[in-house]
Amino acid sequence: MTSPAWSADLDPGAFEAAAALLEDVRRRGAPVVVAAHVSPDGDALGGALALHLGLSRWGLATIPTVGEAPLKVPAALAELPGVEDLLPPGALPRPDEAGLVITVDAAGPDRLGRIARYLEAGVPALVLDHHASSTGFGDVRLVAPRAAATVQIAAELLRALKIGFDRDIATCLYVGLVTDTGRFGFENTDRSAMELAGELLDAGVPHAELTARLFDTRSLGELRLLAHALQRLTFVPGVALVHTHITHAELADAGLGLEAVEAMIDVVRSADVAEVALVLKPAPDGTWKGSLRSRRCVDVGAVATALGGGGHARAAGFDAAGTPEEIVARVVTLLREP
Ligand SMILES: [Mn+2]
Repeated sequence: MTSPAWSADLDPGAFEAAAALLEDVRRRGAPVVVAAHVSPDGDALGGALALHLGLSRWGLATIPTVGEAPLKVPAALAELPGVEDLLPPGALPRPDEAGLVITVDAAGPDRLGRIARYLEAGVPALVLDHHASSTGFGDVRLVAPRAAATVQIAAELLRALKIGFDRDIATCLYVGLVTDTGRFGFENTDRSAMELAGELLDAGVPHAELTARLFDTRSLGELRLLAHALQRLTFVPGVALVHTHITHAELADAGLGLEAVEAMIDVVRSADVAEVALVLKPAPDGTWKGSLRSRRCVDVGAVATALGGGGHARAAGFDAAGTPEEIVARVVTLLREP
């Protein structure tokens, strides 16, 4: 297989540098913390678990984690291979005991929650990511903005170490690939994504079952929250924005966590008039988490960055305080800027 187009984003020799770092920690036998970003999605968790499964077979003492307590895995990802090995941040080795931290799909330390303290303590960090907004942290960086998913980079790293894809590793990689490419429908889907998918299917990935679980399964509570959101759907014609929100009370009454409103943006952005879609989700601390999507020309990553968040041109997010009306007004102002 030829090297994928996105690999030109990496420093020459980046995989060799990563391999040397991993060789060194294997020789020392020190534990390796593999961290998905907080509120993990399929790419972050699938990538972290694929690396955990592969690197532990290669002889590393890897511990997969997410830097938040309690550690909550979205229902759609709860059956991923290796998920039973996840440890909450409080159960991990201390920074002075850890040999390496591997971060997966996190654009900056602020996306790592309680794992950021390993970086502050000077634990060597290997960074796998595909966000153009990456802050440049870490010692060895495998950061390729043109990769459709971080799992593509994880797959190449495993390949560089000659670690084969068994069914479990392939399943974790496939979940990241199919979610971050929107079932191979987003613009970021290219030949390398399709070729990796083919290779993973050859390894026995149960793709139809995974797709049904990831995209076509919702709890009744989620559907009722969606009904609330659709009731108050609003269109701002001047900037082709369709937006809505779920209140803190509605989420609390449903007895559900934030992950129950994660996929809502995919319904909202399907509005035919929407160039930009925005969903404001109730954060546990009383503030809001904004999800932004754009259809073809608006760079919502820039909008999110201006609001203190980040992301990609077509999909981004930010945190904000205030009323939904105030936050929408800020987004509209940014969208009006030339
Ligand atoms: Mn990703």
